[in-house]
Amino acid sequence: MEKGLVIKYFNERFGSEKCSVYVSPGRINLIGEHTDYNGGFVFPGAVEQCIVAAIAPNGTNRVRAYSIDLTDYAEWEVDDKDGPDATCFRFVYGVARELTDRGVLIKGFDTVFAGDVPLGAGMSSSAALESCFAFGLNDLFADGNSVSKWDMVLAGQATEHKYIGTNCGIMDQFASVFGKKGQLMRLDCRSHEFEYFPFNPEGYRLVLVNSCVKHELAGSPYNDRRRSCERVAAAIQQLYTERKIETLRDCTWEDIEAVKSNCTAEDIRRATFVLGEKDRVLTVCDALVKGDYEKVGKQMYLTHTGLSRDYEVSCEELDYLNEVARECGVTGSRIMGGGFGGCTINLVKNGLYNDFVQTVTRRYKEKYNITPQIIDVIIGDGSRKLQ
Ligand code: GAF
Repeated sequence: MEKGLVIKYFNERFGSEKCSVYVSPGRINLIGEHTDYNGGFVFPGAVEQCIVAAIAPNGTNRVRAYSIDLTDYAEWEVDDKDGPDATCFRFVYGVARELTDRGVLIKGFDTVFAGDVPLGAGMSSSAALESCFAFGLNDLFADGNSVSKWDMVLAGQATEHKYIGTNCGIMDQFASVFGKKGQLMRLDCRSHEFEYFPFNPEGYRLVLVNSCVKHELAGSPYNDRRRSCERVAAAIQQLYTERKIETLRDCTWEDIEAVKSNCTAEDIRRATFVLGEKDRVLTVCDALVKGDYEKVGKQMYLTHTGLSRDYEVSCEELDYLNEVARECGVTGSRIMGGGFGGCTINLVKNGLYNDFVQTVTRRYKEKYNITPQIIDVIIGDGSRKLQ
Protein backbone atom coordinates (compact mmCIF):
# COMPACT_ATOMS: atom_id res chain seq x y z
CA MET A 1 0.00 0.00 0.00
CA GLU A 2 1.52 3.30 -1.04
CA LYS A 3 1.59 6.38 1.10
CA GLY A 4 -0.64 8.29 -1.36
CA LEU A 5 -3.35 5.68 -1.18
CA VAL A 6 -3.66 5.61 2.65
CA ILE A 7 -3.77 9.41 2.62
CA LYS A 8 -6.56 9.26 0.02
CA TYR A 9 -8.59 6.90 2.24
CA PHE A 10 -7.82 9.05 5.28
CA ASN A 11 -9.11 12.12 3.46
CA GLU A 12 -12.27 10.32 2.31
CA ARG A 13 -13.07 9.23 5.85
CA PHE A 14 -11.94 12.19 7.91
CA GLY A 15 -12.08 15.06 5.40
CA SER A 16 -8.45 16.10 5.65
CA GLU A 17 -5.09 15.12 4.22
CA LYS A 18 -3.26 16.35 7.30
CA CYS A 19 -1.76 13.19 8.76
CA SER A 20 1.56 11.45 9.26
CA VAL A 21 2.24 8.09 7.67
CA TYR A 22 4.12 5.28 9.42
CA VAL A 23 5.20 1.88 8.26
CA SER A 24 6.27 -1.34 10.00
CA PRO A 25 7.23 -4.63 8.38
CA GLY A 26 6.48 -8.29 8.88
CA ARG A 27 9.42 -10.62 9.43
CA ILE A 28 11.10 -13.84 8.46
CA ASN A 29 13.12 -15.97 10.84
CA LEU A 30 16.03 -17.98 9.47
CA ILE A 31 16.26 -20.20 12.52
CA GLY A 32 15.41 -20.20 16.26
CA GLU A 33 11.72 -21.05 16.55
CA HIS A 34 9.85 -21.06 19.89
CA THR A 35 13.10 -20.11 21.57
CA ASP A 36 12.24 -16.47 22.32
CA TYR A 37 9.94 -17.14 25.29
CA ASN A 38 12.51 -19.67 26.52
CA GLY A 39 15.20 -17.00 26.80
CA GLY A 40 17.08 -18.38 23.78
CA PHE A 41 18.33 -16.97 20.48
CA VAL A 42 16.44 -16.04 17.33
CA PHE A 43 17.64 -14.99 13.88
CA PRO A 44 14.97 -12.85 12.23
CA GLY A 45 14.95 -10.06 9.67
CA ALA A 46 12.29 -7.58 8.57
CA VAL A 47 10.71 -8.03 5.15
CA GLU A 48 9.37 -5.60 2.58
CA GLN A 49 5.74 -6.56 3.23
CA CYS A 50 4.39 -4.14 5.83
CA ILE A 51 1.56 -2.30 7.55
CA VAL A 52 1.07 1.35 6.65
CA ALA A 53 -0.92 3.71 8.89
CA ALA A 54 -1.99 7.33 8.41
CA ILE A 55 -2.49 8.90 11.83
CA ALA A 56 -3.41 12.39 13.05
CA PRO A 57 -4.32 13.70 16.52
CA ASN A 58 -7.95 14.90 16.43
CA GLY A 59 -8.00 17.14 19.49
CA THR A 60 -10.55 14.96 21.35
CA ASN A 61 -10.34 11.96 23.63
CA ARG A 62 -11.74 9.65 21.01
CA VAL A 63 -9.97 7.25 18.65
CA ARG A 64 -11.53 6.75 15.21
CA ALA A 65 -9.97 3.91 13.25
CA TYR A 66 -10.59 2.39 9.83
CA SER A 67 -9.04 -0.79 8.43
CA ILE A 68 -8.90 -0.57 4.64
CA ASP A 69 -8.26 -4.31 4.20
CA LEU A 70 -11.10 -5.44 6.45
CA THR A 71 -13.38 -2.50 5.52
CA ASP A 72 -14.12 -2.20 9.21
CA TYR A 73 -14.46 0.89 11.39
CA ALA A 74 -14.46 1.41 15.17
CA GLU A 75 -14.44 4.25 17.68
CA TRP A 76 -13.52 4.24 21.36
CA GLU A 77 -12.44 6.58 24.15
CA VAL A 78 -8.67 6.59 24.74
CA ASP A 79 -9.18 5.65 28.40
CA ASP A 80 -11.99 3.16 27.75
CA LYS A 81 -11.60 0.23 30.16
CA ASP A 82 -12.55 -2.51 27.69
CA GLY A 83 -11.75 -1.19 24.23
CA PRO A 84 -13.13 -2.35 20.88
CA ASP A 85 -14.10 -5.96 20.18
CA ALA A 86 -12.65 -6.50 16.69
CA THR A 87 -9.14 -7.94 16.93
CA CYS A 88 -7.53 -5.57 14.42
CA PHE A 89 -8.60 -2.58 16.56
CA ARG A 90 -7.66 -4.26 19.82
CA PHE A 91 -4.03 -4.17 18.63
CA VAL A 92 -4.29 -0.39 18.20
CA TYR A 93 -6.13 0.06 21.50
CA GLY A 94 -3.69 -2.16 23.41
CA VAL A 95 -0.59 -0.44 22.05
CA ALA A 96 -1.99 3.00 22.93
CA ARG A 97 -2.70 1.85 26.50
CA GLU A 98 0.69 0.24 26.86
CA LEU A 99 2.46 3.39 25.64
CA THR A 100 0.38 5.45 28.06
CA ASP A 101 1.54 3.17 30.88
CA ARG A 102 5.10 3.86 29.74
CA GLY A 103 4.63 7.63 29.99
CA VAL A 104 3.46 8.73 26.53
CA LEU A 105 0.39 10.98 26.92
CA ILE A 106 -1.82 9.63 24.18
CA LYS A 107 -4.94 11.61 23.26
CA GLY A 108 -7.58 11.07 20.60
CA PHE A 109 -6.52 10.35 17.04
CA ASP A 110 -7.89 9.41 13.64
CA THR A 111 -6.30 6.62 11.68
CA VAL A 112 -6.60 4.59 8.52
CA PHE A 113 -4.39 1.56 7.98
CA ALA A 114 -3.70 -1.26 5.54
CA GLY A 115 -1.01 -3.77 4.74
CA ASP A 116 0.37 -6.47 2.51
CA VAL A 117 1.76 -8.87 5.14
CA PRO A 118 -0.23 -12.04 4.40
CA LEU A 119 -2.52 -12.87 7.34
CA GLY A 120 -1.99 -16.21 9.08
CA ALA A 121 1.19 -16.88 7.10
CA GLY A 122 3.56 -16.81 10.09
CA MET A 123 5.05 -13.52 8.88
CA SER A 124 3.83 -11.53 11.90
CA SER A 125 1.18 -9.27 10.51
CA SER A 126 0.01 -8.61 14.09
CA ALA A 127 3.45 -7.51 15.28
CA ALA A 128 3.72 -5.28 12.21
CA LEU A 129 0.46 -3.59 13.17
CA GLU A 130 1.47 -3.19 16.82
CA SER A 131 4.90 -1.83 15.92
CA CYS A 132 3.45 0.59 13.39
CA PHE A 133 1.21 2.15 16.04
CA ALA A 134 3.85 1.98 18.76
CA PHE A 135 6.23 3.90 16.51
CA GLY A 136 3.63 6.32 15.15
CA LEU A 137 1.86 7.16 18.43
CA ASN A 138 5.19 7.65 20.17
CA ASP A 139 6.25 10.02 17.40
CA LEU A 140 3.01 12.01 17.51
CA PHE A 141 2.32 12.20 21.25
CA ALA A 142 5.62 11.79 23.10
CA ASP A 143 6.22 15.52 23.49
CA GLY A 144 9.47 15.14 25.42
CA ASN A 145 8.48 11.79 26.93
CA SER A 146 9.40 9.59 24.04
CA VAL A 147 10.03 5.94 24.74
CA SER A 148 12.88 3.83 23.40
CA LYS A 149 12.61 1.33 20.57
CA TRP A 150 12.76 -1.44 23.14
CA ASP A 151 9.75 0.07 24.91
CA MET A 152 7.88 -0.06 21.61
CA VAL A 153 8.80 -3.74 21.27
CA LEU A 154 7.62 -4.46 24.81
CA ALA A 155 4.42 -2.44 24.36
CA GLY A 156 3.58 -4.61 21.33
CA GLN A 157 4.34 -7.82 23.20
CA ALA A 158 2.30 -6.71 26.24
CA THR A 159 -0.61 -5.97 23.88
CA GLU A 160 -0.55 -9.60 22.75
CA HIS A 161 -0.43 -10.83 26.34
CA LYS A 162 -3.06 -8.55 27.87
CA TYR A 163 -5.46 -7.62 25.08
CA ILE A 164 -5.26 -10.56 22.66
CA GLY A 165 -4.41 -13.51 24.92
CA THR A 166 -1.30 -14.83 23.14
CA ASN A 167 1.68 -15.23 25.46
CA CYS A 168 4.21 -14.65 22.71
CA GLY A 169 7.91 -13.92 22.98
CA ILE A 170 9.59 -10.77 21.69
CA MET A 171 10.97 -11.89 18.35
CA ASP A 172 8.25 -10.54 16.08
CA GLN A 173 7.94 -7.05 17.54
CA PHE A 174 11.73 -6.83 17.83
CA ALA A 175 12.24 -7.70 14.16
CA SER A 176 9.56 -5.27 13.03
CA VAL A 177 10.96 -2.34 15.02
CA PHE A 178 14.70 -2.95 14.64
CA GLY A 179 14.87 -4.43 11.11
CA LYS A 180 17.52 -3.17 8.70
CA LYS A 181 17.76 -3.54 4.94
CA GLY A 182 19.89 -6.52 3.90
CA GLN A 183 20.59 -7.58 7.49
CA LEU A 184 19.39 -10.38 9.69
CA MET A 185 19.65 -9.96 13.45
CA ARG A 186 20.82 -12.42 16.03
CA LEU A 187 18.97 -11.62 19.22
CA ASP A 188 19.61 -13.03 22.65
CA CYS A 189 16.06 -12.98 24.01
CA ARG A 190 17.23 -13.10 27.62
CA SER A 191 19.72 -10.20 27.67
CA HIS A 192 18.15 -8.37 24.68
CA GLU A 193 21.63 -8.00 23.19
CA PHE A 194 21.66 -8.30 19.43
CA GLU A 195 23.85 -7.89 16.42
CA TYR A 196 23.13 -7.20 12.78
CA PHE A 197 24.28 -9.86 10.39
CA PRO A 198 24.65 -8.92 6.68
CA PHE A 199 22.74 -11.57 4.78
CA ASN A 200 23.72 -11.98 1.19
CA PRO A 201 24.07 -15.70 0.55
CA GLU A 202 25.95 -15.79 -2.71
CA GLY A 203 24.40 -18.32 -5.07
CA TYR A 204 21.30 -18.88 -2.92
CA ARG A 205 17.87 -17.32 -2.43
CA LEU A 206 15.39 -17.37 0.40
CA VAL A 207 11.84 -18.06 -0.65
CA LEU A 208 8.69 -18.57 1.39
CA VAL A 209 6.03 -21.01 0.33
CA ASN A 210 2.73 -20.12 1.93
CA SER A 211 0.57 -23.19 2.46
CA CYS A 212 -2.43 -20.83 2.67
CA VAL A 213 -3.88 -22.94 5.47
CA LYS A 214 -4.27 -22.03 9.11
CA HIS A 215 -5.45 -24.74 11.46
CA GLU A 216 -7.15 -23.01 14.32
CA LEU A 217 -7.09 -25.68 16.96
CA ALA A 218 -9.38 -25.57 19.96
CA GLY A 219 -7.91 -23.59 22.87
CA SER A 220 -4.55 -21.93 22.53
CA PRO A 221 -1.92 -24.43 21.37
CA TYR A 222 0.75 -21.74 21.31
CA ASN A 223 0.23 -20.93 24.99
CA ASP A 224 0.14 -24.68 25.74
CA ARG A 225 3.60 -25.10 24.23
CA ARG A 226 4.90 -22.27 26.36
CA ARG A 227 3.42 -23.82 29.49
CA SER A 228 5.07 -27.18 28.72
CA CYS A 229 8.46 -25.46 28.62
CA GLU A 230 7.76 -23.58 31.85
CA ARG A 231 6.77 -26.79 33.63
CA VAL A 232 10.03 -28.49 32.71
CA ALA A 233 12.06 -25.44 33.77
CA ALA A 234 10.15 -25.37 37.09
CA ALA A 235 10.80 -29.09 37.67
CA ILE A 236 14.52 -28.53 37.12
CA GLN A 237 14.46 -25.56 39.50
CA GLN A 238 12.77 -27.72 42.12
CA LEU A 239 15.51 -30.31 41.82
CA TYR A 240 18.39 -27.83 41.93
CA THR A 241 17.32 -25.18 44.43
CA GLU A 242 20.83 -23.73 44.60
CA ARG A 243 20.63 -22.67 40.93
CA LYS A 244 18.48 -19.95 39.36
CA ILE A 245 16.45 -21.44 36.54
CA GLU A 246 14.29 -18.82 34.84
CA THR A 247 13.71 -20.52 31.53
CA LEU A 248 14.97 -23.48 29.53
CA ARG A 249 17.88 -21.24 28.53
CA ASP A 250 19.34 -22.01 31.94
CA CYS A 251 19.02 -25.78 31.48
CA THR A 252 21.28 -28.48 30.07
CA TRP A 253 20.62 -31.84 28.44
CA GLU A 254 21.60 -33.49 31.73
CA ASP A 255 18.97 -31.40 33.56
CA ILE A 256 16.28 -32.62 31.21
CA GLU A 257 17.41 -36.19 31.72
CA ALA A 258 17.29 -35.66 35.50
CA VAL A 259 13.61 -34.60 35.52
CA LYS A 260 12.38 -37.12 32.95
CA SER A 261 10.38 -39.05 35.52
CA ASN A 262 8.89 -35.89 37.11
CA CYS A 263 7.40 -34.52 33.88
CA THR A 264 5.09 -35.86 31.19
CA ALA A 265 6.71 -37.40 28.13
CA GLU A 266 5.05 -34.65 26.07
CA ASP A 267 6.61 -31.84 28.12
CA ILE A 268 10.01 -33.53 27.87
CA ARG A 269 9.70 -33.78 24.07
CA ARG A 270 8.91 -30.05 23.88
CA ALA A 271 11.88 -29.14 26.09
CA THR A 272 14.16 -31.40 24.04
CA PHE A 273 13.22 -29.49 20.91
CA VAL A 274 13.94 -26.14 22.57
CA LEU A 275 17.39 -27.17 23.74
CA GLY A 276 18.26 -28.50 20.31
CA GLU A 277 17.00 -25.32 18.68
CA LYS A 278 19.09 -23.17 20.99
CA ASP A 279 22.21 -24.98 19.72
CA ARG A 280 21.08 -24.84 16.10
CA VAL A 281 20.92 -21.02 16.06
CA LEU A 282 24.52 -20.83 17.19
CA THR A 283 25.60 -23.46 14.65
CA VAL A 284 23.87 -21.48 11.90
CA CYS A 285 25.57 -18.23 12.93
CA ASP A 286 28.93 -19.92 12.79
CA ALA A 287 28.15 -21.52 9.43
CA LEU A 288 27.00 -18.19 7.99
CA VAL A 289 30.26 -16.53 8.97
CA LYS A 290 32.10 -19.30 7.11
CA GLY A 291 29.70 -19.12 4.14
CA ASP A 292 28.76 -22.76 4.70
CA TYR A 293 25.17 -22.69 3.45
CA GLU A 294 24.92 -26.46 3.19
CA LYS A 295 25.35 -26.58 6.95
CA VAL A 296 22.77 -23.81 7.42
CA GLY A 297 20.33 -25.80 5.31
CA LYS A 298 20.89 -29.01 7.29
CA GLN A 299 20.03 -27.19 10.51
CA MET A 300 16.83 -25.85 8.90
CA TYR A 301 15.71 -29.40 8.05
CA LEU A 302 16.51 -30.52 11.60
CA THR A 303 14.38 -27.67 12.94
CA HIS A 304 11.50 -28.75 10.75
CA THR A 305 11.69 -32.32 11.99
CA GLY A 306 11.81 -31.14 15.60
CA LEU A 307 8.91 -28.74 15.16
CA SER A 308 6.89 -31.45 13.49
CA ARG A 309 7.65 -34.51 15.67
CA ASP A 310 8.59 -33.11 19.07
CA TYR A 311 7.04 -29.67 19.30
CA GLU A 312 4.04 -30.74 17.23
CA VAL A 313 3.27 -27.39 15.66
CA SER A 314 3.30 -28.61 12.06
CA CYS A 315 0.44 -29.92 9.97
CA GLU A 316 0.04 -32.26 7.02
CA GLU A 317 0.31 -29.46 4.46
CA LEU A 318 3.55 -28.02 5.89
CA ASP A 319 5.12 -31.46 6.17
CA TYR A 320 4.25 -32.04 2.54
CA LEU A 321 5.84 -28.74 1.46
CA ASN A 322 8.95 -29.73 3.39
CA GLU A 323 9.03 -33.16 1.77
CA VAL A 324 8.73 -31.69 -1.72
CA ALA A 325 11.55 -29.24 -0.96
CA ARG A 326 13.75 -32.15 0.10
CA GLU A 327 12.93 -34.10 -3.05
CA CYS A 328 13.75 -31.06 -5.20
CA GLY A 329 17.21 -30.83 -3.59
CA VAL A 330 16.47 -27.55 -1.77
CA THR A 331 19.35 -26.77 0.61
CA GLY A 332 17.20 -26.02 3.67
CA SER A 333 13.48 -25.90 4.38
CA ARG A 334 11.33 -25.63 7.48
CA ILE A 335 8.17 -24.27 9.05
CA MET A 336 8.52 -20.61 9.90
CA GLY A 337 6.87 -18.81 12.83
CA GLY A 338 4.42 -20.17 15.36
CA GLY A 339 3.23 -23.07 13.17
CA PHE A 340 -0.15 -24.79 12.66
CA GLY A 341 -0.13 -23.53 9.08
CA GLY A 342 1.46 -20.58 7.30
CA CYS A 343 4.75 -20.68 5.43
CA THR A 344 7.84 -22.75 5.01
CA ILE A 345 11.10 -20.86 4.57
CA ASN A 346 13.43 -22.32 1.96
CA LEU A 347 17.09 -21.74 1.21
CA VAL A 348 17.41 -22.56 -2.48
CA LYS A 349 20.37 -22.58 -4.86
CA ASN A 350 19.83 -20.04 -7.65
CA GLY A 351 20.04 -22.77 -10.29
CA LEU A 352 17.27 -24.78 -8.62
CA TYR A 353 14.92 -21.91 -7.90
CA ASN A 354 12.69 -22.08 -10.99
CA ASP A 355 12.39 -25.83 -10.89
CA PHE A 356 11.53 -25.81 -7.18
CA VAL A 357 8.92 -23.08 -7.45
CA GLN A 358 7.23 -24.80 -10.39
CA THR A 359 7.34 -28.25 -8.82
CA VAL A 360 6.11 -27.22 -5.37
CA THR A 361 3.29 -25.16 -6.88
CA ARG A 362 2.16 -28.01 -9.12
CA ARG A 363 2.42 -30.78 -6.54
CA TYR A 364 0.75 -28.83 -3.73
CA LYS A 365 -2.10 -27.87 -6.03
CA GLU A 366 -2.47 -31.50 -7.16
CA LYS A 367 -2.63 -32.76 -3.59
CA TYR A 368 -4.63 -30.07 -1.78
CA ASN A 369 -6.25 -28.15 -4.60
CA ILE A 370 -4.65 -24.97 -3.26
CA THR A 371 -2.16 -22.83 -5.16
CA PRO A 372 0.57 -21.95 -2.67
CA GLN A 373 1.75 -18.38 -2.53
CA ILE A 374 5.43 -17.95 -3.44
CA ILE A 375 7.08 -15.03 -1.65
CA ASP A 376 10.65 -14.02 -2.49
CA VAL A 377 12.32 -12.74 0.64
CA ILE A 378 13.78 -9.25 0.48
CA ILE A 379 15.18 -8.12 3.80
CA GLY A 380 13.94 -4.58 4.46
CA ASP A 381 13.96 -1.79 7.03
CA GLY A 382 12.11 -1.67 10.36
CA SER A 383 9.49 0.79 11.69
CA ARG A 384 9.76 4.31 10.32
CA LYS A 385 7.90 7.44 9.33
CA LEU A 386 7.36 7.92 5.61
CA GLN A 387 8.54 11.36 4.56
C1 GAF B 1 5.09 -16.48 17.05
C2 GAF B 1 5.37 -15.66 18.30
F1 GAF B 1 4.72 -14.46 18.26
C3 GAF B 1 6.86 -15.42 18.51
O1 GAF B 1 7.08 -14.78 19.73
C4 GAF B 1 7.63 -16.74 18.45
O2 GAF B 1 7.47 -17.49 19.63
C5 GAF B 1 7.22 -17.56 17.21
O3 GAF B 1 5.81 -17.71 17.14
C6 GAF B 1 7.84 -18.92 17.22
O4 GAF B 1 9.21 -18.82 17.11
O5 GAF B 1 5.44 -15.79 15.90
